[in-house]
Amino acid sequence: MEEVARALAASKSAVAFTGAGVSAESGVPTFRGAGGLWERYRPEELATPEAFERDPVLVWRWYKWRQELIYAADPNPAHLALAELERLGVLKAVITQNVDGLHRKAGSRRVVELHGNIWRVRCTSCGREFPVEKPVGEIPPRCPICGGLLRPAVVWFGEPLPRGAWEEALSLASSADFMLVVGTSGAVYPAAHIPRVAKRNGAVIAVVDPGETALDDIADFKIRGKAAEILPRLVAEVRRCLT
Ligand code: BJW
Ligand code: ZN
Repeated sequence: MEEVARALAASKSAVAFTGAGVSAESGVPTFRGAGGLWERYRPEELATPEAFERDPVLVWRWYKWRQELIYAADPNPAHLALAELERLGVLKAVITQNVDGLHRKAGSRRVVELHGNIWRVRCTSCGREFPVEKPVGEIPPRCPICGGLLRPAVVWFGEPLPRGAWEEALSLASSADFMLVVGTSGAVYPAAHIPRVAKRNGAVIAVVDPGETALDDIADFKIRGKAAEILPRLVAEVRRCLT
């Protein structure tokens, strides 16, 4: 922990890369592993454009349920710690695969959302995007302009990542000298390329996760534990290094 904090405090362009595990202690279930979302639902039945075409109501039921969970959730000490690192001038940005918006809610300012946001919807007919403030009411929701079917503005399997977010993430990763990887299985591509790009460009990689991940092979440091316990301790150590 002290060694990671020292490297982080000495870094010039550190970036965090986060996944579902960072929100686990806010009560938002992860996708894989024990208690993960995919245990009860098959991803190919829910998180694909084909599934939505086949049964938009089923897919929307799942997203409405998740919107309700997330609506009731607050950022946890892990989100707050990352926001604090940005305020301290230590962290440049958070690149996240999460769609829950909890990093911004915690006060992180530069957040790159690779898989979209559950609080936005997009019309499948006219393509317009709209923000939603609370869980959708009637499902499936309809476009207020053209009456078309609305979908969550998130990235499903087989879909490309939003170009702007992808390019920003690539550029941050290429110039990062430290990457803090938190709470991701590292199993989903192309997002999981991001820490690999950082590593290839010379960044020190620290992985925080209670389990094994597909990114452990590139980790210079691995801190095993829950994000909400580890990250506040890491911030305290970084503060000590800075004074
Ligand atoms: C804790 C904790 C605690 C628990 N504290 N930690 C290369 C190889 C093989 C396959 C592919 C490939 N390239 C592309 C593919 C196909 C596919 C893919 O990656 N498949 C793999 C699963 C094999 N990828 C795609 O289809 C992507 N698109 C694409 O490739 O497009 C190509 C294209 C180009 C041009 C035109 C057209 C197409 C898109 C992927 C989209 C993924 N979408 C989802 C759903 C988003 C919306 C929603 O939320 O509903 O994104 S799937 C799901 O997985 C979600 C997540 O963001 C993503 C990653 O999961 P994450 O965050 O890592 O969570 P978990 O659950 O996996 O892990 C949690 C971790 O937390 C664990 O390690 C725990 O131990 C840990 N943990 N408690 C800290 N308290
Ligand atoms: Zn429309």
